[in-house]
Amino acid sequence: AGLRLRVLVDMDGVLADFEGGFLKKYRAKYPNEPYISLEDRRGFWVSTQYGRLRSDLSEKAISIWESKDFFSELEPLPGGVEAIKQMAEMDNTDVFICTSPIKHFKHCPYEKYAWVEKHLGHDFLEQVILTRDKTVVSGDILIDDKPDILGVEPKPTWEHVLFTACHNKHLPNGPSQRRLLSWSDDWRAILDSKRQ
Ligand code: UMP
Repeated sequence: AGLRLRVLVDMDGVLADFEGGFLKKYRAKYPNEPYISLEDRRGFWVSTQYGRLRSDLSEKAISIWESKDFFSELEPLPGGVEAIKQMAEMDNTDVFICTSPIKHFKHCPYEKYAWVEKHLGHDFLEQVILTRDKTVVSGDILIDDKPDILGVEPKPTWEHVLFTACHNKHLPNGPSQRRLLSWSDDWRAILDSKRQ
């Protein structure tokens, strides 16, 4: 039990515009194939929804984020960079970026660090956690757009605050699940609610 608050912030869909970057590059690479507008996105897995549209589109979608420069060229989502910088400067607050790299590791892990250095500065690299299992990372809050965050630890220490994204905005809110609607929403109040 520390006196400091530890906040874990997801990257794709929270700080970096994975969905927008995907759709733009998918349409450029496959101009004659069908696509799913951001308005019509449902479910966390882009590849699953594209595979339902037509079975061969799953691997075409995957080819986009497995390509060089995909992760490094993602645009920041509105307000995210500013918010996480402000969070990191708050008293008694430790902030980590907690992100799951894809298993095609040729570009993604490197480019995630490059993105953080570019948008948040070299010193912020100290705060990066790459893991495929966020349940083993301890913290007070995890701000993440994935509705179900599972792993080997059945009782993670953090409260998952669901960050609203195109794929999760239609989901009914469980009574236990708090949301951050965007970085314009009151993230400071959520942090303060967890302080001792
Ligand atoms: N990702 C996939 N398939 C998809 C959508 C996303 O592999 O259909 C990848 C992108 C990210 C990772 O590297 O999954 C999700 O990471 P988190 O946002 O959970 O950290």
